[in-house]
Amino acid sequence: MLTGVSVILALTLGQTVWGVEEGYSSYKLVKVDAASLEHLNNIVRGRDWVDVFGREGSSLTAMVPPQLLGVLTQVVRSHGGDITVIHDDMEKVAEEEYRERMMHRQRRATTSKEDDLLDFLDLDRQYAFQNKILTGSSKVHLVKELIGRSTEGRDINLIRISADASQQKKRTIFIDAGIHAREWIAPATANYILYQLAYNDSSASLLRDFNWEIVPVLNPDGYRYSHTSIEARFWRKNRQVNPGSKCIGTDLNRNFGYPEHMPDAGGSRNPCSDIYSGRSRFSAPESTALKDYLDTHNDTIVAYFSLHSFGRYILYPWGYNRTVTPADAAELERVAQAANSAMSHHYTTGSSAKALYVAAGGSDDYAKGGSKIDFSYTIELPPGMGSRYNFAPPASTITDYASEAWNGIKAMVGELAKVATIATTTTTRKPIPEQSPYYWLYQWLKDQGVILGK
Ligand code: 0X9
Ligand code: ZN
Repeated sequence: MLTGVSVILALTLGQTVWGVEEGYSSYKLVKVDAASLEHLNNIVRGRDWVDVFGREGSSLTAMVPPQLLGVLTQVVRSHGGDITVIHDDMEKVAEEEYRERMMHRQRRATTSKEDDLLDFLDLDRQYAFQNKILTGSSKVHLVKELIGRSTEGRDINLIRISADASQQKKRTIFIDAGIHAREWIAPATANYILYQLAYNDSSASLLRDFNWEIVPVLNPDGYRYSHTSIEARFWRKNRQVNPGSKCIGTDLNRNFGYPEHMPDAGGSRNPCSDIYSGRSRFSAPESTALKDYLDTHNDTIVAYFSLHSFGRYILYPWGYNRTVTPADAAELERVAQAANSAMSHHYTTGSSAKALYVAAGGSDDYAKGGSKIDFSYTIELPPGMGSRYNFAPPASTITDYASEAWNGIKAMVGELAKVATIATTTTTRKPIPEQSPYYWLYQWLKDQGVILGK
């Protein structure tokens, strides 16, 4: 997940110098199989030019600049691992995807909301889709709310779906998508879910039990940018300018400060990195918008789902550290397992630090640790790890991928209907300031469930 769109390399006196260039001409997609997790971590550590697309156990898929394939090969071999080139030219992959999308679009000239569900929508079409959902003749109550503005001033919209207008204070399921720009299947799946809730009569029981709040694109600037050209297709971050650097963007999923801003745990301090954690916790307006919303609605939100891709994972906290486990980890796992009983493909379940990798600053950790939403999940949608499609599956796969994930989420929500309750009493306690020597102890006791309350 590292240097994304833009790494030009000059090797001067054996030192790698970074600059900025658009495009992925001859960039390689490689699979690295390391001898152990520790070897894998050592292979990527400090190599910000390795743009990790996905990981599984001691293997990973990554995009690397052509000039550095030799270096990476040497490093991997010196660690006793194997490296295979999956794609020789990632720009061609983006081109192919673009061609496929255009053909798909030609076959479907109309733009009804049903047709929109079959495509990866650019941002303008995405906003238009949200309005079509709102203005269509739905039997349910639909409201659009602006939860904040992006770095470049674009709307971050939330759609609230409830059985009728009177259902204000009710258990709520919150879903976001598009924290990462290039993961196009995530907003497409959020759209599918929106549509099913608003227009499919069989969703009535889901709306009887819960209100639903959906933010289909949390990172509109990055999402828009990833649609602007083939060169920008694999953009991950937001589009915030980094003072003093030529490189743009913060990785929003490293910017949520829980338990605090920890760029060294699976993030980077280098603004050119695709996992740049930002100047400080919540330095990005997009992560702040989500934080503020969750913090002020945690009296009703009982579950938080963040849609990402790829790899087919259902992950829950903690991501920031492998050695801490939430007191209710078994319950989080049980609910995640319910999804697997409703889907034909298996999703790997587990705490994100253990099932995937350690990465601090994720929205899921904040939702649970900061906003105190008990059930917090990141879902890595298809394709599965190792697929040549990675972030760019053909549009023809959207319905299958989205409907399967929706079946999984519905099964999890079925479990939540039995156990999730709105807090009737809230213990408010003056938080211990972060500078205090007791802060870490305090956080740890809260994570362990010893200290309760929001
Ligand atoms: O690395 C991420 O941000 C997520 N994977 S992705 O490939 N979509 O980028 C996983 C985030 C899991 N949660 C935490 N680490 N908190
Ligand atoms: Zn992601």
